[in-house]
Amino acid sequence: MTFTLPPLPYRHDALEPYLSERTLDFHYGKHHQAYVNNLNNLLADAPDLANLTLEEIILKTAGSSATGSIFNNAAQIWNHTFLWNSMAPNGGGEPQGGLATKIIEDFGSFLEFKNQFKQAGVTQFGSGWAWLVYEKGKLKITKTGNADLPMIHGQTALLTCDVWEHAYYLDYQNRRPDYLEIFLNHLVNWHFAEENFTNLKK
Ligand code: MN3
Repeated sequence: MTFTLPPLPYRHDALEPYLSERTLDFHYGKHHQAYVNNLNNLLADAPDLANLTLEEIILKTAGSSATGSIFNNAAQIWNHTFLWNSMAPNGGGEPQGGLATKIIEDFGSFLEFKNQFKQAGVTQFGSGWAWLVYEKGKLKITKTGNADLPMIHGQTALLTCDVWEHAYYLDYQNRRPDYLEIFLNHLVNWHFAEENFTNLKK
């Protein structure tokens, strides 16, 4: 199977002034595209993986150094597609419905959720991701390094924020805490997270 770059769910300038068109041009148009190109090139030499879906490739290649490059590129395709949907123009605010109730149940308050999510992103050393995940009946905040992602840890991702420098450096330079604050206040797409929560097999 040949993979293609999934369409961005909004225009490259749709997240301004919080994330610039230039950031989206590079992050989506160059970085995400490169993961797609790399994976297609690597799969040309891996016929045993040729007919698998992206998720199947990720699960099958996880944890093996022999397939590390395939895993990294496949997981980064998945992570970035999930990231674009985790943000929206006019994002921010608070979740509604069952997810809102569950956040209060598992974190105590929405503010506590925000603090913990921001803290996870700020304290991820080097490149990686902050996540809201569902595992064994509970919501959790996690952080992962490089291309690592919840699905290989028995968790279901509900929401993510990319804390690789390429995600924010053009707009925020070294100010990762400011970027995470803006992400939570103005970019996060709660409708997407609510949909993921509703679709869980609880
Ligand atoms: Mn990225």
